[in-house]
Amino acid sequence: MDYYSCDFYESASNWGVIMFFDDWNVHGFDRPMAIKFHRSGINPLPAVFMSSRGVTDVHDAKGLLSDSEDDIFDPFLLKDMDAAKDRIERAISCGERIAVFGDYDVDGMTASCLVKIYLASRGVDADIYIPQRTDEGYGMNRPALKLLAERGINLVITVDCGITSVDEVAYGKSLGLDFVITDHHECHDSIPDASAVVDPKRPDCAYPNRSLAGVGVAFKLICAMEFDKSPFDLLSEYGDLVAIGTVADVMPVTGENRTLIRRGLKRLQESPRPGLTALMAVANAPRTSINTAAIGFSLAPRLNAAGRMGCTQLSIDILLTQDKNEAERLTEELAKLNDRRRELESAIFCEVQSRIGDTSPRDPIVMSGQDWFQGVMGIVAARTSERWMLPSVMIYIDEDGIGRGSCRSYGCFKMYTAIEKCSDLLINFGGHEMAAGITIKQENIPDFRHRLAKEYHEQITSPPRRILRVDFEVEKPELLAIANVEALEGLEPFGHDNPAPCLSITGARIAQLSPVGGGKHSRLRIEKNRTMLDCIFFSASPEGIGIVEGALVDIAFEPQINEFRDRRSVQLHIFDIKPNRRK
Ligand SMILES: [Mn+2]
Repeated sequence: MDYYSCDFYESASNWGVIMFFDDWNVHGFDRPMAIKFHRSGINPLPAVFMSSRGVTDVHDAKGLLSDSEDDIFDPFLLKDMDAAKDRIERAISCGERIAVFGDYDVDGMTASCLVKIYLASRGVDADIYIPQRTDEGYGMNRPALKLLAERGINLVITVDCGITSVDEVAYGKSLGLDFVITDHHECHDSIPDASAVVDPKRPDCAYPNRSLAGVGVAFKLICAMEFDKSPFDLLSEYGDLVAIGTVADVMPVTGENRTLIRRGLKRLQESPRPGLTALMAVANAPRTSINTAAIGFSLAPRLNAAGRMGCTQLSIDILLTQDKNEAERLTEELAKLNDRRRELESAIFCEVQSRIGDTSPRDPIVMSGQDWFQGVMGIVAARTSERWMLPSVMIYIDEDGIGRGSCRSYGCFKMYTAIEKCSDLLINFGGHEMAAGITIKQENIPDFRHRLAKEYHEQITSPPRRILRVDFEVEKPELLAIANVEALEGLEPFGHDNPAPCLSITGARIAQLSPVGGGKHSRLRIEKNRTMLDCIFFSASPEGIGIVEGALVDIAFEPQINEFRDRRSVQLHIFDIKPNRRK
């Protein structure tokens, strides 16, 4: 694959400065365990890697190198799944009108489409209702339910929302609507009085995987409806949507989720829907090697852009269309929206940069703007936090002087706890420790900034450092032979809670260092023990790295297979490089 034109590395590099790390935390590996795995027939590189990640059982190790339907749990272990199935079957056989109530993020959109496509296979033409991000906000609301009732809907199936909509469900029932709730968010004290409430986070739910995405719960509903079909057959039908939603919602890529994603990627590689084929083409994400990184950095942000710009329907249409030409037309439209989203985002980020200037701020960054765009506040806050290693709050002020802010934490700062302590200054707030949202009167922003700074310095006493977690040091470079690196790929997919391998080599000599991609990236050849290794360092120019040919270095990297003009070779994708410590 041609890395240099690949959109997701492009977007990673757009995040600015080279991310050198203050220190590495090298985990190491369990030599006797690695030998045991190797003797049982496992290739040495995955054997060492799995021992480093804490796998202690040969059976588990072999399980990670393949997948099995045993990884997929019985859908009826989810509390209320039987009631959900019965209610939907009744609706289908009585010809009731069904609406799917979803969410404007990628998890919510893929879940909505998954249920709609399934119902279509049963001969039912269901409506999809997605609230507008800006006017309506997340979850069910009364005007939307009134509209659905007026349209003649009988049954509302929620996906990725609904678990806290106790009042809305009561209201909807008074209009004659019936509800099947499927969600994956935390429950409040009471749950809605619906025909069925399916949520792995229900305290009385015994389902073994609490980390299903909204689309994961929706998929389990389909598994329950089609109980006589094998889960893998259903994944070869719907897995692409499950994989995209689960990765986009940053769910752990472990256990059942990992198998869902693994099978879903296969569906995406082998026979993608027309809209996803077009989307991968526009995003320059090569279909045959599509992975969780490409979904997370490239496909999901594009699908999300529609919701941010107030055109969720566009992404829904892309996921649903069965026509190649229409798919291409829609993804081009989405590409334009995405460009517009990027422009808005960079313009605001540039403004933030220039307001901060050259001095490094010490307090959380709290900024507001009247001409800012609400839909991109969250991304700007995330970029700001990452760039200055500080929590940040980016606030859009509307014409009535009401500010809507996106808050992002950094390091171990507990954002939600801090905001809660400032609640007297806020109209409303919600979220969790890493990311939250606030509504605030414009005149209260200076006090809020001051109080948040106080909370920050009470919680965080030493400046945060960037620590790179390294799995283990490769002592013999021969371990990175192509057959071994190919075998390591058997452990994919990686992702949240199951990061891609990060290995290190110390005391290697830089034999060659040259710019690629117009000087934005660097290509290196390093040599150790007379073995030569090719490396690529994205978003780092040779000058930026500050190390010259001939130098002895330590590198941290992910080993990858590079395919170029039918030639396959090992390439180390560098995360960090330092002068060798043990000279
Ligand atoms: Mn979700």
